[in-house]
Parts: sequence; C-alpha cells; structure tokens
Amino acid sequence: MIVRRYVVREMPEAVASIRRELGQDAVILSTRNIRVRKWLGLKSERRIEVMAAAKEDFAASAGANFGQALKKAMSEPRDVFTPAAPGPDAWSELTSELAEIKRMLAENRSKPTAPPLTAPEPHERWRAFLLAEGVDSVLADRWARMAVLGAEEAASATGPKEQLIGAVASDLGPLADPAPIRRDSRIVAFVGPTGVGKTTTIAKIAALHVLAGQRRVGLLTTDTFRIAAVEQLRTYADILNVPIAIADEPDDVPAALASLGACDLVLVDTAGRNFLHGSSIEQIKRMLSPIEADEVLLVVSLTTKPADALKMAKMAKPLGVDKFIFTKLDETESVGMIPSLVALCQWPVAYVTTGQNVPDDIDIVSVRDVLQAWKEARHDG
Ligand SMILES: Nc1nc2c(ncn2[C@@H]2O[C@H](COP(=O)(O)OP(=O)(O)OP(=O)(O)O)[C@@H](O)[C@H]2O)c(=O)[nH]1
Ligand SMILES: [Mg+2]
Repeated sequence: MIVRRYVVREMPEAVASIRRELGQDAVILSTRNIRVRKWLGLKSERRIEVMAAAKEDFAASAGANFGQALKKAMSEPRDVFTPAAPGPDAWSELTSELAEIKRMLAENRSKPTAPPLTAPEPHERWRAFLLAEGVDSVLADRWARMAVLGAEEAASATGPKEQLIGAVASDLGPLADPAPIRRDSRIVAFVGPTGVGKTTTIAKIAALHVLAGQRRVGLLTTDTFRIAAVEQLRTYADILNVPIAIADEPDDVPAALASLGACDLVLVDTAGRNFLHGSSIEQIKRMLSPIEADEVLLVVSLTTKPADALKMAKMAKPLGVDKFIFTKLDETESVGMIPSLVALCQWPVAYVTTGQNVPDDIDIVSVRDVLQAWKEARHDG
C-alpha cells in the first residue's frame, strides 16, 4: 500500500497527478484547505492538501519507464509520507468517493463551452459588416440601426440579411430602382477617372443598341488626351459599323455633333483624368459645356477605395452628373460602395459592368439586386 500527500492549487491538478502516479484504482483518503507560506513567510497562499492511496506504486509497475516517471515525480513539489493503512470499510468508502469525483469530472468535460461573453450587439455586428463592405461610416451606423429596428418590428418573419437589405432599399427609395439611359435622351456623356472602363462601357452600350436595332447610334470622342484613345473608340465604331466624330477642343463640338445629326443616340467619350484635381474637372467641364448632354453618367470602378470614390464623386458634381455606372464588379467581392455612393450623392445606378467582354458583361440592375450579394457574403448575421 502506498499513500501520498499532494499539495495543489485546484482539485483536478491533484486527480491528474494521482492517476498518473498511483493508477486508475487509487483512492483519495482526505482533502483539506491549507495555507502555505510564501515570500520569506510574509505572505501565505491557499492550497488543497490531498491524501491518496493505492495498493501498489503505479510508477514502479511501469517497469522500464520507472526511471523517467521517478525523475518527473521528484521534480514536482509535493510531500510524500506513509501513514497506517486504512481498514476494509474505509476502502469501500474511499472507492465510492473516487467514483463520485470521476463522475463529476466526466460531467464537466461534457458541458458545452460557454459562448464568448463579449459577443457584439446586433447593431455593432451589422455596422462592422457594412464598414467592411465599404459603406460610409455614418450610413453604416444608420443602416445597422434600421436593420435592428426592422428585425424587432418584423418579429423575425424574414432572415437578418433580408432585414438589412430591406432597410437599405427602403432608405434609398426610388434611388434603388434601375435607371438605364432614358429613351428620350439623345446625347449621353460618360465621365470618370482614368482607366475605370468608360470607353469599354460605351462600346457595350453601343453594341446592345445596335443589336436591338431600335436606335441609330453614333460615337463622339473628346479624348484626344491619351495616345491611342481615339483609335480605341474607332475600332469599336468600325466593328459595330456606326459613325464616329472627334472633338479636340470645345470649338470643334458643333461640327462634330452636326456630323452625327442622323443618329438618335450619341454616346460621348471623355478623357480619363485625375478626378481629385479640380483643374482636370474644369477641363472636362469646358469640353462638355457645348455638348449639352441630356444625361451625364459618372463611371466608377468598384475596385476603387470607397473613400476615394466618394471624393471623386463629390468633385464630379459640377459636371452635372445624373447617374452612376459601376464597373469591374467581377474584380471585387464588396458591393457596399454602390448603395453608399447612391445615398450620399443621390444619383441612381444606370448600369453595372461585370467583365471585359463587349457587349455581354453589362447589366441593368437595381441596387436591391446588387444587395442580394450580401446574402451570400461570409457574415451570416
Ligand atoms: N474586369 C473588368 N475589366 C473591365 C471592365 N470594364 C472595363 N474593363 C477593363 O478596364 C481597362 C480600361 O478600360 P477602358 O474602357 O479603356 O477605361 P477608360 O475609363 O476608358 O480609360 P481612360 O480612357 O484611359 O481613362 C480595360 O482593360 C478594360 O477591358 C469590367 O467590368 N471588368
Ligand atoms: Mg477611354
């Protein structure tokens, strides 16, 4: 019979040591709270003293591993002594005590892990989601609040994602509806920063109208700023077999437009410039002024940083922008910029483009359709 004394901070620590050293059949003889002195006797700390017994030394029976087990046991701070052996009654009492401890430990292990105490509030979750999607911070806060309120009122007839989509769409009102080029618009100008896809989008729209065969399309380019820009548009004009005119200066515009007099839809390409510079906006404005476009569409790439896109959109206001075209949806997974810019600028969406293919990769979609992408987003509400 082996009896050992263990001084531990918590009971499970003692049970683990007893199992390891005295084996599965060991029994706990007694437990009591004690205080041990620390810091040269100036302080004391609470500990539990556990007396355990086994019929034989488990470590000794481990044979070849005994040396290792002994080294480990000796390196652990504990006192060991051998009192008189308990009688047969004490054995059965102690065995049932150990069985009870085993049962409690097993019960503890099977308990589900408690949820984190700091789970964010629904409002905070939605706000974080909208911010990650590129929504402006003031709007993210507003739409998150609306979604939470909507959820309370709807008593969860719909899922949380639908409530968010519903909140954004209802806040946008008619701005959430698709707004393609109007049938009564004859001259439509496309403006936007460099490389966002203005010329490609014009080619897509021209091609769709040519294929539909309902309107005679003409192209006018004012982009003589970039080498090969005219050739790029001319190539599309040749493929589609539509007339093209070029205006180098504002004074060239009347003659250029006159050459397209037979067309009932004139799509105007402009030079891509740095929209953060007021001087660039001024140049485009000077060029657009004699054109007197029925609609001005601001082309914004969805790969632009949302804060920059907002700055550019604000800069573009003097150009008389009516609607947005969002390009390169295929190159991003975040669509938050769409409702965000629509709400902040109060311009609806004419088209969304989804790739480089002319004319296939363009769609007339509502903001609501775009928001449906949130349903598939990683955040599961
Ligand atoms: N992935 C992707 N690429 C696009 C999309 N639209 C246009 N592009 C590509 O973007 C690049 C620039 O397109 P352009 O049409 O020349 O852009 P732009 O705004 O006219 O450029 P600048 O006239 O130089 O300002 C080209 O390689 C296009 O094929 C789109 O929806 N998705
Ligand atoms: Mg271009």
